Amino acid sequence: ASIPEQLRDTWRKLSAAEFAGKEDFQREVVRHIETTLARSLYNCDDGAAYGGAALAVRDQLVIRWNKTQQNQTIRDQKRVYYLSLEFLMGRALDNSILNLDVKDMARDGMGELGFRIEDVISQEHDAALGNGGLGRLAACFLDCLATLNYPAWGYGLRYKYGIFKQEIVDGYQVETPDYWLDFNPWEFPRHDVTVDIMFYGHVNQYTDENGKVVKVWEGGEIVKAVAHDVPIPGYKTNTVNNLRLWASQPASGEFDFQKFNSGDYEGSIRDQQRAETISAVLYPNDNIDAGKELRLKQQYFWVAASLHDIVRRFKKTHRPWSEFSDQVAIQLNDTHPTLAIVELQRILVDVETLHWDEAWDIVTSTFGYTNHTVLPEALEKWPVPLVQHLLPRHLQIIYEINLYFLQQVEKKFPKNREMLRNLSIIEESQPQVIRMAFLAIIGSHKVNGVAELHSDLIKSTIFKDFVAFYGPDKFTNVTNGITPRRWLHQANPKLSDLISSKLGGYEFLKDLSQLENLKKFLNDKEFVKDWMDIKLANKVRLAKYIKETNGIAVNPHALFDIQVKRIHEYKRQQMNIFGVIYRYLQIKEMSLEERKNLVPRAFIFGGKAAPGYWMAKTIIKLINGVGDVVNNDKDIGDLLKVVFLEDYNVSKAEMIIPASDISEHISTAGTEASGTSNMKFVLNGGLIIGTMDGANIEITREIGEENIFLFGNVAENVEDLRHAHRFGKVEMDPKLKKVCDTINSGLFGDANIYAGLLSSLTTGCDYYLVSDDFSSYLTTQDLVDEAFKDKDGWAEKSISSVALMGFFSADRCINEYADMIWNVEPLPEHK
Ligand code: T68
Repeated sequence: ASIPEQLRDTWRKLSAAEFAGKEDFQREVVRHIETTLARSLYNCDDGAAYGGAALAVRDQLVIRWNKTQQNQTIRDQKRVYYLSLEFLMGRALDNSILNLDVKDMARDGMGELGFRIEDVISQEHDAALGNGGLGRLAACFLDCLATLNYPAWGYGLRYKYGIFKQEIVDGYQVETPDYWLDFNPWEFPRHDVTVDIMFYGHVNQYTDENGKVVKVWEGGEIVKAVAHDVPIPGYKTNTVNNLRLWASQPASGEFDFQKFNSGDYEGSIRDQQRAETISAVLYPNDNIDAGKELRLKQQYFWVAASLHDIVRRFKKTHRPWSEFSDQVAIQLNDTHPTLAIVELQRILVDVETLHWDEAWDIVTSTFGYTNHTVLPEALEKWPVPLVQHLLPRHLQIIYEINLYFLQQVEKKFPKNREMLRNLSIIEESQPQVIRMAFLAIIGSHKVNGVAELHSDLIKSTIFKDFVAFYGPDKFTNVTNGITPRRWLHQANPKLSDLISSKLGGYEFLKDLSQLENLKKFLNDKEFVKDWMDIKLANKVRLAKYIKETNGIAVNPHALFDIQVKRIHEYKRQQMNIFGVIYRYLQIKEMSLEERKNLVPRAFIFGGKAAPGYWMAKTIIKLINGVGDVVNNDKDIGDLLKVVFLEDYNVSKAEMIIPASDISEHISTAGTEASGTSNMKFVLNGGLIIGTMDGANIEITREIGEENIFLFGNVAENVEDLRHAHRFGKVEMDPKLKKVCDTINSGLFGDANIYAGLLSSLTTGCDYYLVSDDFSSYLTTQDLVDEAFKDKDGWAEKSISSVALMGFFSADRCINEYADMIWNVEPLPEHK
């Protein structure tokens, strides 16, 4: 539907233009407030100012977005599609302003209209369509893909409710729904871009005119997927990529008019709601597979809509199918989108009538699979009866994929029944289940882990037999990264400005390895002082926030020790709080003289527990229980504070992370695939205490052992230690015993509340090895105290660590994916 050639000049004269300066921007803000929002200068609060500013900035983005998409279509290069059930985007206005490089204009422009830009920005509701690291990684990747000018789209679900909001009531987590769409200027509903998605039904066989048997899936229930597009700007580039989120609606005709007309309004509304339920809520589990039918529906709905869209775009180019994987790379963010493999095979074979083998070649050269965990409870397995019921044709295809695959296995390892059993997509349990990770491996050309240790571990444990079958080359590592735009420039503008003043501009934000030049200034007294003053200012800001929200007065000069992440036993927040209790007991026993030597410390926690994860909720309760005692103990004063920050999310992370002196990344070795907040903290000049796990290992390699506080057992020993616990061969660490006794005394509230948590250490065989690591954890925390007393030494560690963090830019990471897995090139940006 394009405008006829002879009218285009008229059109072009009228085309929307980007604003040239502050006044243009202000005019647009006011216009949007007065017209789009129907408010006035007599009725304009921060919320309306946010609306006006967001809409004005959005216009700018949209102009570039349209041009980028046009440019990508014309150039017709290979594109990347990043399929993720989660995109934890956080706020968009601040990010857009920075990426468009119009910060000063926005600050001054809004200032003259009577608003502080910080207040305006903080009006925005976080887009929280994710749980934790996996979802935030997807968001960082989008930023980098656009910044590096890759032609790339994200595909996800448009949840009506993001991750729940957390309140703390009487020390317990209480969840409330996160309805975030009341005002969301960042999405564009595309009611003309829809896909009908089928569920249930049955498979019929026909014989076509050539005598070929054709299988047709029909008779199912139809739900409509409606595209909602979100512009994704790169930093200082004209490229604005697209994130397409699907919302479910009743298919036209499905909404039951008969029921409606015959007066059964409730019945017809029920049908409508059934359809809308699919994209209603994000499952709030991190690193656990709950296995719910609705979750499987979400997965298929999103995957089928996305593939239909991708195939439709490809078909417009009239290329032969053999060129599909020259034009399309699809990355699977964990196994959640694995059905895409089956769906593409179904489209090619059933709909496009390609031969099975030809189709399968196309499929496997298109997909790549990223694994994010080795935890057995997190590996997705769908019961065969459920898939049979919901997606009968897909089940047949999965069986067929498995059959051909096992034939190859039989060829390579003749008569090896154990190998067949170990490698089969179908696990012979009651009922049988489909191992989605196996399907993802078999249907992809590359499989990657997210940090070196993790990538090694998947090869030697859960996917060992696949390595034996395929050889090692199919498996690779791409160590995670973070976007320095959000996690340095946006979260810590003062530090970013200071760095830029030394490095001669903000180029380092596009080439983070330039941070190395900071080393030259290690002896520049003024620079070092500025550096530490910024840290202090960030701590003051956090202390103020804590005072406002928790009513706790934290001394900004205390050592800020922060652990913010999802609450999980494997992440061992329990070990942290046990350590706090031990410290408290020690201080209580000290003389006043001894106390003078102590470094005051504030332990700051934050993070959500999955609503059904009882143990994680108990840990939150204990942290708050300890806080109540310690913070109100007059005898302790500033020496020790314990804070639990409610509702940890991306925008709070942006405030919290720059304020750390030390942060904790203390998972049982071998359990945290990578971790990404570890990188964010170090990039902001905080040091870390951690185990030899995930990306901590590579952080150590980059910044040097002298700049990190490592402790605890290594992954290699974990199996043996667990074995020893199971056979009752381990005495609990005496210091930990003392802590347990104190909890049992009821000091932090009724001991019964904590009974399960404590018994996990004993009768539960201490699966996460808290006892084994406790003493070395405490010793290392003492080293942290000692190091903190040496202010110059600490500053030197802080600066030299930041200088060596270049490797952890997600730009490096995206370039690795592009080279090793996707085989895509950046596209020159449009004018
Ligand atoms: C995280 N995984 C890893 N999963 O735990 C973390 N799981 O080590 C890593 O740095 C990060 O991924 C990025 O690679 C998750 O965050 C989930 O959130 C999740 C969600 C649904 C189901 C299972």
